[in-house]
Amino acid sequence: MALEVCVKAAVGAPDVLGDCPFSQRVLLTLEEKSLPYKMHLINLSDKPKWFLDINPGGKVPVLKIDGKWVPDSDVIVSLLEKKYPEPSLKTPPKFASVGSKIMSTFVAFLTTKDSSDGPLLHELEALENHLKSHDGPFIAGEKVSAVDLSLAPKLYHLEVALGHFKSWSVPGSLTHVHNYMHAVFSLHSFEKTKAEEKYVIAGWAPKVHY
Ligand SMILES: N[C@@H](CCC(=O)N[C@@H](CS)C(=O)NCC(=O)O)C(=O)O
Repeated sequence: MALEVCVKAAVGAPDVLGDCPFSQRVLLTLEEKSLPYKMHLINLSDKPKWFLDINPGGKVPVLKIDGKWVPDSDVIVSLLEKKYPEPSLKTPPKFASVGSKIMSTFVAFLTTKDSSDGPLLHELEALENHLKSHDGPFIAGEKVSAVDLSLAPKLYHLEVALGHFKSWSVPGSLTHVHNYMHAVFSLHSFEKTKAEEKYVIAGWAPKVHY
């Protein structure tokens, strides 16, 4: 049975792929495993009834697998790994939480008035230290793995949204982080599944307070 996935449509452009990092994570996983899928774009400000019927929680992404709709990117990614183990995207457990606090510190810095970049810088420096002391170009080494597919969309949001709303960018001194961002953003799967920058900005605009 064909895989189907519901993902976010762009804000103000319901026929265009939108800016949800969790949706992109699932699309990246499908692409890296070369799995064919049908994509449904969901306008989150006007959710269709059929979508709420199959997914009362109302969040994207949701994947239809073996005839059943499954929400939550963590659950979806582990199901895909179990059902389609080749090529493996498993991250060794010791690397699985690298970068895991970057999203929350980025969101706090972006959306909270008068917040400092200190906590985000702390997390980016931890990523820099990991990358400096391990073989790359990816977090677990030569091959891209699940942890990269989770982190890459978040780093993309960070770069686009903080650049736009705060004129902030990742310090040039974090050279390994810069090289890492270049490596993940250059993946064909990433190019194919990313939202345009203007939609990332439109997605964050209502949450940013000056
Ligand atoms: N923990 C969930 C988070 C998903 C999530 O927050 N999705 C957002 C869009 S990026 C959403 O659907 N929001 C719509 C809503 O809450 O109504 C996952 O990893 O899949």
